[in-house]
Amino acid sequence: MRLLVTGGAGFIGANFVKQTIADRPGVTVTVLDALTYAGNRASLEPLADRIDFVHGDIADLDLVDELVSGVDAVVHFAAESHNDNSLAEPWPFVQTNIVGTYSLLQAVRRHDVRYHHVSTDEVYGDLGPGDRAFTERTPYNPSSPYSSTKAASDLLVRAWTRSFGVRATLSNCSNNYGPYQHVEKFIPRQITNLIDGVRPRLYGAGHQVRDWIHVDDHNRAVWDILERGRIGQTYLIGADGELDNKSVVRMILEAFDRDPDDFDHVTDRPGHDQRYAIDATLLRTELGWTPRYGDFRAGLAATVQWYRDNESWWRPYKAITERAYVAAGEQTLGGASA
Ligand code: NAD
Ligand code: TDX
Repeated sequence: MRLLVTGGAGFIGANFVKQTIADRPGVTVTVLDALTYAGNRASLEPLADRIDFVHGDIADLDLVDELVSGVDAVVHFAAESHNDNSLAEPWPFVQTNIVGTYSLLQAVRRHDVRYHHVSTDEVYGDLGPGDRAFTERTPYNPSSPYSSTKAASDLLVRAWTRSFGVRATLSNCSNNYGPYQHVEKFIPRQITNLIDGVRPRLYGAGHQVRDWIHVDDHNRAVWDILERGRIGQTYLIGADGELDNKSVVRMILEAFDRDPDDFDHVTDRPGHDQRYAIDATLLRTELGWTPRYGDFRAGLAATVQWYRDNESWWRPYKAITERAYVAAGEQTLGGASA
């Protein structure tokens, strides 16, 4: 199989390419990535002679058409992915997440190429504490410029499937953690803060709940769907990993042998979604997928160790990321008891 992977220099895409090269010798991989602030060539360095890398934009219709004409399938990870950035400047989210997906859909339509669309549980909005988890039938109700542009891209995929017969599947996954995640995101930000001797920074009271899944479990599900998923079907991906943010910060501090209350509360995110939770019954029953990383604390400890061992990978991005949080108005509200 000849595979085009968009966003392969980003967090989930790079882990997907690594897993694919390791497990599937019959697959040839071309990565298309614009190398935005979130893309890192170093993530693919160990695989440089095993893949083709194309530096380009998914919204470039001619380039995308040419690349798609030479493959059997596309797995689409490329996106603007950070909620905080979407609140500061929404335009790149509209351009990449919506126009970029349009460009890929037109190409797979023209060349009748199999397409898998990687999306997020955030398209469903948020849940209250006692609400049932999201399913494939939950109505869309996105809150942020990020999640609304991902929702728009999902709807384009559904329309191109129904109206033009595009052979597409979709997946909506919960929060991923693991190696190669940008230091702007919650878990790597706190880990690298602690390596630098800075206290973790919890938005607001930290009562928001996220449903954590290891990136390798997400990517194995993507392969299951690509190979055996029903055309036109959406699959939710999640590993029953619900935890509130405060508990996660405390676990990270414990992994550093630090007092679990040694963190700061900072300005909350506007419109902050309260809770996400995934019901992955369809994926488990129809495709037989099960997560391998059942123990979040163990997966987190391995992730902490990865950031300790790979400082050269994240160091160039740390100071600029923290400066952006300050420029966006983040302020310390006080210590753990505040
Ligand atoms: P990321 O921000 O780490 O990586 C995005 C990659 O896309 C980068 O390499 C970037 O250079 C590239 N890119 C951005 N704009 C591009 C463009 N116009 N053309 C080509 N490449 C471009 O993101 P991630 O966390 O790896 O997320 C990957 C996908 O998974 C996204 O679609 C995201 O919505 C989805 N997702 C992420 C999570 C999560 O927890 N991180 C959870 C569910 C779904
Ligand atoms: O410093 C922080 N402190 C903090 O308390 C940061 C960066 C975040 N948070 C909170 C906000 C969220 O409740 O932690 C939680 C996780 O934050 P993010 O890592 O920004 O993730 P989230 O907004 O939940 O979205 C992530 O999961 C779904 C990804 O970034 C999305 O791409 C994906 O679709």
